[in-house]
Amino acid sequence: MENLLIKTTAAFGFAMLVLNAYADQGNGSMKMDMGNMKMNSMQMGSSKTAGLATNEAEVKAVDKAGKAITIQHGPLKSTTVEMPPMTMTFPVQNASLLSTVKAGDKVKVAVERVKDQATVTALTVEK
Ligand SMILES: [Cu+2]
Repeated sequence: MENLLIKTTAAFGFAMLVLNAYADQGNGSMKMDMGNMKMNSMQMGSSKTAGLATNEAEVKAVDKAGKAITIQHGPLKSTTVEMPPMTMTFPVQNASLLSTVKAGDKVKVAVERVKDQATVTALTVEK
C-alpha cells in the first residue's frame, strides 16, 4: 500500500512536469500565433505560418534587386533556425516583402530555413 502511494505520487509529479512543459510551449506558440495573425492580415493569409516565430529587428539595409535585407536581430528562434543576436543579411522569400521597408525601420521578421539558407519568410514594419 505504501509502495503504491509512492509510485502514484511519483507518477503524478512526473505528469505535472510534463504538463508544465506543455503549458510553456503552449504559451509560446500562442504568442507567436498572435504575431502571425497580425502579419497575415497585411500579407498573404497563409495558414502555413502557424508556429513561425516573429523576431524584433532593425533594418540596416534593403537590397530590392538582390532580394535581400540586412537586419540587426535579437536572439532568433523558429522551427528551423536558431541564432544569437547579430547583424546579418538574409535573402527574402518574396521580393514583395521589401516593398514597404527601408533602412532604420523597426520590423518583425519570421526566419525559416529555405533551400538550406536562413531566409526571411515574413516581415512587418512596426509603426
Ligand atoms: Cu543572424
